[in-house]
Amino acid sequence: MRASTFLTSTFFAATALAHGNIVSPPVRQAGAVTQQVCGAQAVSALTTDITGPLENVASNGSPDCNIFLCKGIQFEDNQNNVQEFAAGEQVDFAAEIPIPHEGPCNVSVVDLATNTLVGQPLISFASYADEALAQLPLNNTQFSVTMPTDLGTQCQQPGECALQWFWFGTNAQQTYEDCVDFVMTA
Ligand SMILES: [Cu+2]
Repeated sequence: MRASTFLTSTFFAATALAHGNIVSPPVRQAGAVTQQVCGAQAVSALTTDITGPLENVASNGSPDCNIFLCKGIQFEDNQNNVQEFAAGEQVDFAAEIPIPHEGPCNVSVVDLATNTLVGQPLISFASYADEALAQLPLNNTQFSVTMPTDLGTQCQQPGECALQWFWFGTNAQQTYEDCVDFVMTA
């Protein structure tokens, strides 16, 4: 009896606190500047559950806080976290999806100043994280992208571009994002 009560409450805790996130490369983490821009409530939601959907993150309404761009997390909190990639380099991703929700997913280069995609997605799944499957395909949690070779002078300054993982759980109506800040080296 005691054991089953324990298991039940553990299960519910896990359900409430886990959906999915990128484990590597390192992704943006909310800090003091994000708190200034988006508010303490948003930062609390972002740090209490890094796997949670954007819909759980309440913005303070500031026009500078766009939850749907890198979760609202500001570059200034992540200046020491900028990755260096070369054109044509293969970048390996690891994701955790404790609570899958079927839907589309992609990883794209995002121009952070304009919140627009640069080129085509580097990888894209029409159906990702399908909870109806007994086991998720390995490439849902371990996949690679190849850095574009046609960026020209784009993405050479820190804070200019990020690799953004985007996943939308269609039935759950939940959006997931993680951003990897990067510069192109050569
Ligand atoms: Cu979820």
